Formats: sequence, C-alpha cells, structure tokens
Amino acid sequence: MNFRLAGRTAAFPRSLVFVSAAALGLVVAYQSVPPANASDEMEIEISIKDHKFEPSALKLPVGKRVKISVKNLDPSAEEFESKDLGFEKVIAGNSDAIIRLKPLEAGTYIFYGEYHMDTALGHIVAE
Ligand SMILES: [Cu+2]
Repeated sequence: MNFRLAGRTAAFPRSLVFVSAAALGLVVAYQSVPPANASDEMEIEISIKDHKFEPSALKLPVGKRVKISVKNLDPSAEEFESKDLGFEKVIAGNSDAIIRLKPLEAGTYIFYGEYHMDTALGHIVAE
C-alpha cells in the first residue's frame, strides 16, 4: 500500500514536468515568430518632377531599415544615386523603383539624380 502510494506520488511530478515542457514549447514557438516588417522597416516616398526631388530634405531615425519608393514623374529617365548611401539606380521615365537602405548611422547623406545634377539634389539627415 505504501509502495503504491509512493508510485502515485512519483507520477504526479512527472506529469507536471510534461505540462511545463508543453507550455515552454508554446512560449518558444510564440517568440520565434518573425517580427512584422512594419516594426523594423520604415517606408518613405520621394518623387522626381521637373528634375527635382520632392521632398529633397528628409529626416530619418537612426537604426531603422528604410524602404524608399521613388516615383519618377518626368517623362525622361533619371539615375537616382547616393555615394554616401551606396546605391545607384536608373529609373525610366514615368516609372517607380524601390531602394532599400540598411539601418542608418547618425549623419547627413547626400543623394542626387545623376542625369540632372544641377537641379536634382537632396539629402537625408539621420538622427
Ligand atoms: Cu551613377
């Protein structure tokens, strides 16, 4: 009788361990869900019209990935470029392009339209 009771007593903690492991599994599964894009990437829009950027001056937070949607509203192509940020992309007339930036460090970054350097100038301040 004592032996049986001991057997039951031992079985109880074992089932507790099982329940705990199941609960832990749920927690781990929940935490491994990748974060939504919106939380770690911000999206901005820049348009090109009459060979000028709008906006031409942007303030962005440091440490966030940035997706830039560029709309070239001019009928002619433009090369959207930044040596500071390390990208260049030719955008045909009346079309769009996407540029993705790595998380920015604090600083000022110049960008320009290489085909119209006299007017197509802009900069990003990250802070
Ligand atoms: Cu270029």
